[in-house]
Amino acid sequence: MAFSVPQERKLVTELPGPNSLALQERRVRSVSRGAGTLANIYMDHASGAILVDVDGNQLIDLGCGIGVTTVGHAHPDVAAAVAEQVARLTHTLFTVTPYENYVRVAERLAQITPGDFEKHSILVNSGAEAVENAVKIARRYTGRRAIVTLDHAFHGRTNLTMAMTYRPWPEREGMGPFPGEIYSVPLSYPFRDGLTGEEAAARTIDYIRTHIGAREVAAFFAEPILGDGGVIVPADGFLTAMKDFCAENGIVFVADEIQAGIARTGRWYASEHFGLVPDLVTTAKGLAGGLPLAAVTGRAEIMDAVQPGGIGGTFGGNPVSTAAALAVLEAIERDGLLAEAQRVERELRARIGDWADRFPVVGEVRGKGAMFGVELVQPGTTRPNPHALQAVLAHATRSGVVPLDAGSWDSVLRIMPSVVISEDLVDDAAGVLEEALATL
Ligand code: PLZ
Repeated sequence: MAFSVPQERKLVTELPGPNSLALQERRVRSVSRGAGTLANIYMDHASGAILVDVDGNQLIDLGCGIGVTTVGHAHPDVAAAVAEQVARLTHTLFTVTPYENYVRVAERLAQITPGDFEKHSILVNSGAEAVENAVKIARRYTGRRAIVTLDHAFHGRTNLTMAMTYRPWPEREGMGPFPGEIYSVPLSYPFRDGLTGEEAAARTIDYIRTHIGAREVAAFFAEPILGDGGVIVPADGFLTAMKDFCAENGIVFVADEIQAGIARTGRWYASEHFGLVPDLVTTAKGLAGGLPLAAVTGRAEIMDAVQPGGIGGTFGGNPVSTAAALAVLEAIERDGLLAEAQRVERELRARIGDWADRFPVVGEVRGKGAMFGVELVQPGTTRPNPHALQAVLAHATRSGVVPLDAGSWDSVLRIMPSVVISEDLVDDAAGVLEEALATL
């Protein structure tokens, strides 16, 4: 891939620089403070794994706008596909008069999602909208109402998906009432529970049986690797045991792959790491390289349980976003980006894999592909250390490195770079993060 910006960190002002500070002044007078920001550094353009701010500073992007620009910022194929499509056909609404891009994306999703059976898709605008539609489809198919989610899950910010999202602050507080029939159940969190996958699944199943009733449940939702919840990788065997339980009890298993899917973890979908074949899969973020697009894909008989007209929306799967998605999927295949994500994993492991031994505030480093979490703790304990995370984030963003926060206790440093990030940038960014960890 050709980059329009040299792939290096370069600071020409303090961060935030004067132009960012000026924009920040305007922003507080015009933008709701509800839209909080991680760092008040305003971006002008970007390429590959480098962000360029309005003062000309070059920053290393370790977050991809929360896992979106997996194939790299301003991927030339995506930019070209978007420009061509927007000039040719911008909008018709698929459910009024359809077009081929929508069908092609559905065909591609059927190929890349796990499972060897007939699959159908619907396309929508955002992750939350995909999750909402998966709920509607599962309820329609099963005729049941209860929806089960995992502790520490993030499924979105609409009213229904807020109810499916774990932590109250800052996502939910004061914003109810929320819909009923949503139940949060224990997950597999090896760092905190020390359970095998089978033990954790037995606990979860018991919880469902005793609190909800298996025959009441329409759908069980799981992020195969929890993202916002703290990059939690479940113990092997947990997800497949839950899938077996769902199959035995007529429950639709929905893998929310919105953050972990589309090459992020070195596979098309994170489910593959665990041998998991979900009934339905939600996809978003990385799918269209930065344009809004999301999907629900799954077993044809479940997806087709909905009456024509039962699901839809004005902008879902619009011609431009679908053109971008086709370019992204093509680039992943042609440029071997699943292997690139595996390369990033090797480089990250080599560089940061021993942090728990080297820094007392690091409890665990975990992840797959280009999706890593560093859980920060009070030294010598497993108690969360949100102050350490704030210190690391402050130092990183001042130094031109943009990682993400995560975790229900705001104590997990999340590292999710583009899979085209170079080894030199991984090394440089890790060095900056180490400077902060060394002072704690
Ligand atoms: N499911 C697994 O990770 C979005 C949210 C950012 P939308 N996660 C980042 C924020 O501050 O709101 C997410 C996710 C998983 C669903 C969603 C929701 O996706 O596209 O943000 O609606």
